[in-house]
Amino acid sequence: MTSRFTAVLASRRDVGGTLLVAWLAGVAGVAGSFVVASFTPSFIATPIADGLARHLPGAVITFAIVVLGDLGAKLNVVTALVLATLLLAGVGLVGLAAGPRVDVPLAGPLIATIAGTVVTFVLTGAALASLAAGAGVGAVLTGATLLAATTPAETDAAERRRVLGGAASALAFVTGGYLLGDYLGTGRAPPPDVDPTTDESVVAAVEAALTEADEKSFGVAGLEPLVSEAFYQVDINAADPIVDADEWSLTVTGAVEEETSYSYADVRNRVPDSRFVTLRCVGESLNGKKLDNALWTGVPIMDLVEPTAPADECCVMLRGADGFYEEFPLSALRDGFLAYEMNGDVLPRGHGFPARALIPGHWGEINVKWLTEIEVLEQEQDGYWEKRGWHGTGPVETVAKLHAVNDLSDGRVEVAGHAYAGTRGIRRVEVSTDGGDTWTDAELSEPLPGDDVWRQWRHRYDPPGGEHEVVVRATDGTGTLQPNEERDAFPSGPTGWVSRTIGG
Ligand SMILES: Nc1nc2c(c(=O)[nH]1)N[C@H]1C(S)=C(S)[C@@H](COP(=O)(O)O)O[C@H]1N2
Ligand SMILES: [Mo]
Repeated sequence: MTSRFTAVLASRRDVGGTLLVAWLAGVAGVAGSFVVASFTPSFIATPIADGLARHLPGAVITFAIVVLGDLGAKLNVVTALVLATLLLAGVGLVGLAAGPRVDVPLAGPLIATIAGTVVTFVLTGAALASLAAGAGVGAVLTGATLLAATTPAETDAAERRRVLGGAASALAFVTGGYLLGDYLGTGRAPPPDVDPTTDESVVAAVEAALTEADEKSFGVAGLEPLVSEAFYQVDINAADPIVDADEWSLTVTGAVEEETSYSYADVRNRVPDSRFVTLRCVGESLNGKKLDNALWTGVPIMDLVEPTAPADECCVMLRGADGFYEEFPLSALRDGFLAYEMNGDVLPRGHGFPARALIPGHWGEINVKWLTEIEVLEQEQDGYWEKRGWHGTGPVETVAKLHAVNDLSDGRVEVAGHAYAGTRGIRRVEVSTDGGDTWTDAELSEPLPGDDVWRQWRHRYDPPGGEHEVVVRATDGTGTLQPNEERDAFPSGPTGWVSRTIGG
């Protein structure tokens, strides 16, 4: 009775110990992958996170975007990390189970190393980072096997040593890997290996435009200047896609007389132009911060499309190297721009290097990044987000944001923000400090050149004693007042007037 009881206990501990070693192997494998790949597409968790984002039901994704916001994206990455660890832990288990059956020293760790490498390679296609993942799994199994082997029989003591050995080698592998990665300088996504244009007239124009934006910006504490310092980033990727400029091309396909491809050099050899364009994400909250402005350098997109003699068809589908695609009327493409620089620097990977589309006045989602294909369509089709229930291909809604509230030294209160109405432009911003009963015109920043640029607004007032509600609303260039009706971001962008309770 007693002996059977201890046997059960021992075998339980055995199972527990085995699972613990396997889990540690999974952790070390993921860490190994991270040391070499960092947060790039070569990291084992990246394709898993991408797979989740692309294949989870639209309703789940929409909930993550609208309710969880940036937390949703983080949750996705954490889930992917756990799944990657479980996957490599499974590989570790296979090694632990297979090892004793093969009469070769360290057969288990060897099997696990190979299997871990192969599994990771299948997911990421990155050889070195996959080997590091396999090595992490193998290292933990090796440590566990070696330390347990010093105690002859499978006793409790042996099991304890096995777990201890696993933990010690996991720690050693992760620390050693980190130090080595730091020394070798791996663990960083390489920045694009090209230089911005040196054409003197372009460089001078960019500098002049950035200076103009700087001079026209209100210096309000807590408010982004007219050229954003931190431009928001939204895409379906857990890590920025790494696209090689030499291998990249942009092809115009579909209902055209002649399909045409452009290399990076083809695009860069054209006479460039620079323009301010503001972007806003349809999935942001009413007073959210997914609204930003930059100075972009590139070429008019139709200069690349016209030579293909596109049929005068209804629409186009833009496709990116990440598998993202959006469809919209061909007419909207007519004013479109293909940008390869942002604020005088090469387009950052996160914003679409080598090149991205900018479609004036429309929600951010059709401004396809890592653009590889423009397909002229004869019939309408759903884009990536429209397949998931969104309607984000149309013109933006008018909005005035309230992002800064400052107490001035003279006792007044300063409120400020940005206003944006796409190509309609901003004519006026009004502020109420009594919950909407009375309205005063806010001061507007001088307009920047361009057809699709935001403006800043600012208002200073003597605060009434105590709590009061500040409301702000914009009027667009056609004289239409920002809609007061409150609507959520899903499916076609948020509307309503931003209000905030101040004081008290
Ligand atoms: N290839 C690709 N392009 C894309 C996306 C994407 O997921 N993949 N996201 C779109 C969305 S929803 C928005 S709001 C804008 C954001 O551009 P930004 O990240 O440069 O701010 O890019 C658009 N272009
Ligand atoms: Mo977006």
